[in-house]
Amino acid sequence: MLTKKVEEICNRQIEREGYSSNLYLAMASWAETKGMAGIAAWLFAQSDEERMHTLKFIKYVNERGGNAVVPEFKKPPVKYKGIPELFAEVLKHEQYITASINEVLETAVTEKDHATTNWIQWFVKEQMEEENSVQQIIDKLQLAGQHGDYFLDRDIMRLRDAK
Ligand code: OFO
Repeated sequence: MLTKKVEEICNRQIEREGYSSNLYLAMASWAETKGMAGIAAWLFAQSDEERMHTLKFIKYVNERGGNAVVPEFKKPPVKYKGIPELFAEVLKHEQYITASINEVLETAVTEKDHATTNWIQWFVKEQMEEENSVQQIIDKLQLAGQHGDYFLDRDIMRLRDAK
């Protein structure tokens, strides 16, 4: 059985994972309208992953005797300045999610909830990988420079296909 504090922080994370999914969906849609099919595909897939994270939290809270709550989500931005700005935003968001996952872990430890302490490790690892893959794209962007967007788009499409 989850303690109130662990249940609350997991519900907070449900909102954050759900918002992440919507944020990447909005970014994907924007990239698609700009003709960036590869970047859009990467972002659509990322959005699906975040939805999977949301579901993982919902199921976990319910399985542990808590009540998972599906909250209202704020509307993500509709427009983005450009591709480098968009990926800088993705990285910033993932760093924020990492800090948030760490808070879930810290709460589980304080509450002596060993099951949650163990379960949340999957997300700790996942965040490390996600930050790393976004950083790789940012590095490629810097290499390609502004005029390389077309080739970068194809390259990112391949990265996604290889996953
Ligand atoms: Fe990348 O965020 Fe979910 O955990």
